Amino acid sequence: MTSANVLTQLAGMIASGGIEVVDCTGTLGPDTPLLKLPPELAKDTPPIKIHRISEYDQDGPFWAWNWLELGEHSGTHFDAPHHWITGKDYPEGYTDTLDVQRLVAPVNVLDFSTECAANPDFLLTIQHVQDWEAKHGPINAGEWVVLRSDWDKFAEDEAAFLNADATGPHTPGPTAEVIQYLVDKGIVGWGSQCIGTDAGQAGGMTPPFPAHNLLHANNRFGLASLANLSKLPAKGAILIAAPLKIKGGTGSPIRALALVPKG
Ligand code: 23J
Ligand code: MN
Repeated sequence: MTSANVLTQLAGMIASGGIEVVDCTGTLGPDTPLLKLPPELAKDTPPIKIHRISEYDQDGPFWAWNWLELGEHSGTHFDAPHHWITGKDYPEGYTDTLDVQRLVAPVNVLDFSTECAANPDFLLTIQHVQDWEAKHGPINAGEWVVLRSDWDKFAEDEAAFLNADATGPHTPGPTAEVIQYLVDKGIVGWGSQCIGTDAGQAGGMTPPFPAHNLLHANNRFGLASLANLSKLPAKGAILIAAPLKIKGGTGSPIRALALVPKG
């Protein structure tokens, strides 16, 4: 089959609903949960604001439009390699220079939602991934890997989503070893349904924030606050996760879309 035929067939399957487009994105607005860092360590990303320019009124009689005030790392979003100091020197590590060919790729959905519900500090290990691969098949180079925690069930409630107490945030994520294992396999990137790609307690790991550190050191991408992973199969879907082409950007909100075979 030629590539043109494949695309024609794909378009037909999308039009008929034989392939479903699943929205893996949370709503972006003033109530979207945002990362809180210890104030002595860092500045926070500012609140999201949607400002009205006009809505068929004296400021624009026939049209409605808004302007936005938001950090790059807000809501369902993309981490580019330049986001982290370990990835700072990649010329193609910015939102406007990255290779878009890598953004459309098969996605491995690692469902550990039961474990995450039982333990918000759940950490994914190499053993978990190898057990998953024995059941579902190997994770390959050029693919996305996402942790299904079903954390999007908390997305309407920032306190529940961040789940912080006096000891900091308690949300699931990867061990350093599992990120290195996946990087060595050649994945394009790693995604989480929590506020960032790392676990809540990742600031105390070695290295600190290992998903950020190791993914970006190796020119790989991160995805955060993904939604609706419960609608995806373990294997077989294609994820499209494209950041805005912000000049020198370190990340961007995305509309994450998955193509999912039905039936
Ligand atoms: C800056 C510092 C720490 C973290 C993050 C950003 C993110 O999670 C992010 O959005 O990239 S953990
Ligand atoms: Mn980010």
